[in-house]
Amino acid sequence: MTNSWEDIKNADVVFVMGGNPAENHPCGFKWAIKARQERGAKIICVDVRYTRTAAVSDIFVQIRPGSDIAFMGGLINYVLQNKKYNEEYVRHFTNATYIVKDTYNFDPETGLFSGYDPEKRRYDTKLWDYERDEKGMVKKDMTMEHPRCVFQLLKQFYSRYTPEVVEKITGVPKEKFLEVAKIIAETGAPDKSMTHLYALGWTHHSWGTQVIGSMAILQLLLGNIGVPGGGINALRGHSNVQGVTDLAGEGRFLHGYLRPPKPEQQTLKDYIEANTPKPWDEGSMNYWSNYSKFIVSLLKAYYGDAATPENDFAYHFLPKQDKVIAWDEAIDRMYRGKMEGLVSLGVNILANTPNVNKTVEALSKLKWMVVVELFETEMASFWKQAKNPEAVKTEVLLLPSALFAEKEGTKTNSGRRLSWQYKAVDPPGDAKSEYWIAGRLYMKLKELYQKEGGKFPDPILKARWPYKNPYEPTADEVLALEINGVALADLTDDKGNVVVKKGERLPSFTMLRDDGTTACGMWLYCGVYPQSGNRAKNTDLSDPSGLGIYPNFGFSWPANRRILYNRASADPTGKPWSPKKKLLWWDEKEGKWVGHDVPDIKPDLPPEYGPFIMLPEGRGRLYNFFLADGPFPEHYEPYESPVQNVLHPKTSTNPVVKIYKSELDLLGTPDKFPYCATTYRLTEHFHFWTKHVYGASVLFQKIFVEIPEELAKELGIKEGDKVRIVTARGSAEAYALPTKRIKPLIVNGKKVYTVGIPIHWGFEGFVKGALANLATPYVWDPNSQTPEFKGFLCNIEKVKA
Ligand SMILES: Nc1nc2c(c(=O)[nH]1)N[C@H]1C(S)=C(S)[C@@H](COP(=O)(O)OP(=O)(O)OC[C@H]3O[C@@H](n4cnc5c(=O)[nH]c(N)nc54)[C@H](O)[C@@H]3O)O[C@H]1N2
Ligand SMILES: Nc1nc2c(c(=O)[nH]1)N[C@H]1C(S)=C(S)[C@@H](COP(=O)(O)OP(=O)(O)OC[C@H]3O[C@@H](n4cnc5c(=O)[nH]c(N)nc54)[C@H](O)[C@@H]3O)O[C@H]1N2
Ligand SMILES: [Mo]
Repeated sequence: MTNSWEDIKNADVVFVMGGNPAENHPCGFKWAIKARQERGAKIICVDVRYTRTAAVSDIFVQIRPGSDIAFMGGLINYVLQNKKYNEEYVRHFTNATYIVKDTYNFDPETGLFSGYDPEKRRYDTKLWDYERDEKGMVKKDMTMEHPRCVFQLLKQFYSRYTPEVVEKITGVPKEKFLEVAKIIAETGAPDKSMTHLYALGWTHHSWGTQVIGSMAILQLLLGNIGVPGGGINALRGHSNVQGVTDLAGEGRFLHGYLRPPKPEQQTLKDYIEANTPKPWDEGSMNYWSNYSKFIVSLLKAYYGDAATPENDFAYHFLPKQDKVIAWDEAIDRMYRGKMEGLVSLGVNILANTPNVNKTVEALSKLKWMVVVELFETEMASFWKQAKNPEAVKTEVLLLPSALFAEKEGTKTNSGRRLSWQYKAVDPPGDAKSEYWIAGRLYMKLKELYQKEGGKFPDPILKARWPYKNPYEPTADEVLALEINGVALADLTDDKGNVVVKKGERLPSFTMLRDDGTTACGMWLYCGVYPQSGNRAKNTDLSDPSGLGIYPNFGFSWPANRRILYNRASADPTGKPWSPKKKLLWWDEKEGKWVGHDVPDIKPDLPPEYGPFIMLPEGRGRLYNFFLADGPFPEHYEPYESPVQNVLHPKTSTNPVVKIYKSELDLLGTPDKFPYCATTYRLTEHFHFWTKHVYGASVLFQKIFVEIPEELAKELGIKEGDKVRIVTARGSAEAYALPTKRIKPLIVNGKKVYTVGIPIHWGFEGFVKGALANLATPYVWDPNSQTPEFKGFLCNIEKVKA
C-alpha cells in the first residue's frame, strides 16, 4: 500500500478493481464503508462477477476476465481528452515534461513497441530511454508540447482507447463505462482524492504488472498519489505476506529490496556502483544514493566480525546469480531433474501452483523434501496425486510446526505497519516454532561443516548469530539485534558528538554507515526497536490530526511514515492541495517540511525537489521503460482467450510473456475450449488449510463451480449436477451452481460466458474435491513471475450419474 487501511476513510471515491475486499479483507474494508458513511464517498467495484463488495458498492461493473488494461486505457484517455488531470501536479511531480529518444516507437498495427526480438521474445528496452544532456540529466519541455515529451506520447498512445473500443474489448456498455469515468475524473480536482484497492484480480495475469502501472498513470494524472484518501493500495494476502516480501521471502531481492549480486559484480565496489543510481534531474533527492550504507550494514548483520573493510565486508560470501530463480523456475528445474531437495515451510505448492500435474512430476523427481507444517497437506502427500503413487521415491519429512497463536513475533500488514503478536498458548505435542527449527538446523549445519568441511563453509561458519540460546533465538532478539540492528562503534554527528553508543540499538536508518560501524538486517525496518523499546508493541489509539495517522500505533516502514510520497500532498510551492486534507506543508520561516506525517523527503529540502525520492527522476513515472513489456501498458488478451485482440490481432497476447517449452502443447483454443474461466476465493475458507478445520469445512461441504444461468440452461445443467471442467492441462469434477452473478457479455459482437472456479478444495482435510489448479495454465507475467490464474479457457462436460 502507498497509504494505509485507516487512510481509506479520507477518500472521496473508493475504486475497487482487481480484488474483492469485502470478502477477502473484511476487517480492512470497514474503512471503505466509513468513507461512505462519514463523507459520502462513492464505492465503485469492477469485477468479473457480482461479489459482496459489489453488493455494497454504489456502482458495479461486470467486466470480461483479462480485459482490465483496456478499461484503464479508456479511463486514462477520458481524463486526458476532458482535461480532468491536475495540471500542476502532472507538470511538476511526474515525468510528463521529459523528452523521450526517437528510438522509442509503438506500432498500433502490429501492437509492438520498438526493439522487439521475436527469436528471444524480448525487447531491447534501452531504445525507450529519455533524451539526456552530457551530464546524464533528462531533457525537458515544461510546456509539455514537445511532440516526444511523455505527456504528448501518452495522449497519443491512449487516444485509441475510446469508449467504443473499451466496450468492444471488455463487454462493458459504453454508457456504463462513461458513468464510471465521470465520477473518477472528478477526483482530479485538487481537493478530491480517490483510493484504489486491488489484489489478485489484477496480479494474476500475463500482464499483471502493467495493469497496476496503468493505475499509477491514472492516479498520477489525477494528482491522487501521496495525498490522504489516495494512492494505489495492494491488499496483501496472508497476514504477514508484506513482511515476507520485505525480508527477502522471494529470490529476487536480498533483505529490504537490495539486489542479489550478479556474476559480473565481482567486488563490492562493482556491486555498489551498479546499484547506486545517479540523479537524472536537478530536483531529484535520489534516495538510493545511500545504497552502500544499506548493503554494508546488511553484510555486517549477516557476517558480523567476519565482515571487514579489508575483505569487502565478506561480499564474496554472497552467491552471484545470473538469473533470478523464482517459483516457476524452481519448479521447472525440479521437473527437469535438476534439484535434489526442497525445504517447504508454510506453503502448499502442490495446491497453489498452476498445472498441478507438472508440480506432481517435479516433486517426484526430488530425492527428499522437508515440509514444516501444521497439517498433513497436499504438499506433504503430493504422491497421492501421482498417476502411479508407488513409483514415487521422494522421501518426505514432515515437521510439525507451531501456528501463529503459539509463538510470538511481528506481522507487517498491507499498510506496511509492524505489530507485535503475543503468544497465546503452547504448541501441542511435538510441534515447535520456526525459531526452534531454524536455530537447530543452523547449529547442526555448522557442526557438520566444522566436522566434515565442505565446498564453501565460511558463510555458514562465520554467520553472525548473536542469540543467548543459539539453538532457539527469540523473536525479540531477531527483531532487536538482527533486523533493527545495532551500533558497532560509537556513532557521532557532524560536530563529533556521540549520538548512538557502541552496542546500542539504532534509532533510524539515517544512522546507517558504510564503514562497518553499523549492523542492520533490514534498513526499512530500522527504528522499529530503538533503545527506548519495541515500537511494534505500541497500541496508542490517539490520532491528533484526525486523518487516521495513528502515529503511535505499531511502526510503519519506512521511518514510521504512514503515507508514502506525502510531499506530493502539497503543491509545487509547498502549500497543501486541500485545506481539508492538510498532511504536510513547507514552513517558510523554519525552512522545513512540517505536518502530521513523517515527511517523505529530507525535512530541509526546498519544495523544488521532486516528491518521488526513490526514483532517480524524483518524479512519478507516466512512462516507465523498466518493464519487460513496454513503457506504456497496452491491452493484450490473456494467453488463452475466447477472442482476438481487437486492437492488433497480429499480436493478440503479450509478446514477452513467460512460458516454458514443455507447456507449449498445453494451451487451449476457443474451438475446443469455448468458455472463459477464472479462479477466486470464498470468505468461508483460507486457501487449502481451513478444510483441516471441522467448523470451517461444514460451511462448504461440496466442491462447486459457478456457471452463468443462461449457459447452464443451454447445456442442460441443473444446480447440483456433477460437471467436469476441462482445460488443455487437465480436468476437475465439481457440482454445478448456476448463478445470476456472472452474466454473459457481448464482446465485439460475440457472446462470452465466464465460469467461476473457487480454489479451496484438495485431497486432504475434512472436505475433499479436485484441486482448481489442475485446470490453470503455466503462463507467467514476465516482470513479477505471477501466473495467469484469472482468465483462461475451459469446456464443461456433464458427468453422467
Ligand atoms: N477468506 C479469505 N480471505 C483471504 C484469502 C482466503 O483464502 N480466504 N486469501 C488471502 C490472500 S493470500 C490473498 S492474495 C487475498 C486475495 O484477495 P483477492 O484478490 O480479493 O482474491 P480473489 O478472490 O482471488 O480475487 C478477487 C476478485 O477478482 C475477480 N476477478 C477474477 N478475474 C478478474 C479479472 O480479470 N479482472 C477483474 N477486475 N477481476 C477479476 C474475482 O471474481 C474475485 O472477486 O485474499 C486474502 N484473504
Ligand atoms: N488458481 C489459483 N491458484 C492460486 C491463487 C488463485 O487465486 N487461483 N492464489 C494464489 C495465492 S495469492 C496464494 S497466496 C497461494 C496460497 O497458497 P499457499 O500459501 O501455499 O496456501 P495456504 O493453504 O495458505 O498454505 C499455507 C500453509 O502454511 C501452513 N501454516 C500456517 N501457519 C503456519 C506457521 O506458522 N508455520 C508453518 N510452518 N506453517 C504454517 C498452513 O497449514 C498451510 O498449509 O495460492 C495461489 N494459488
Ligand atoms: Mo496471496
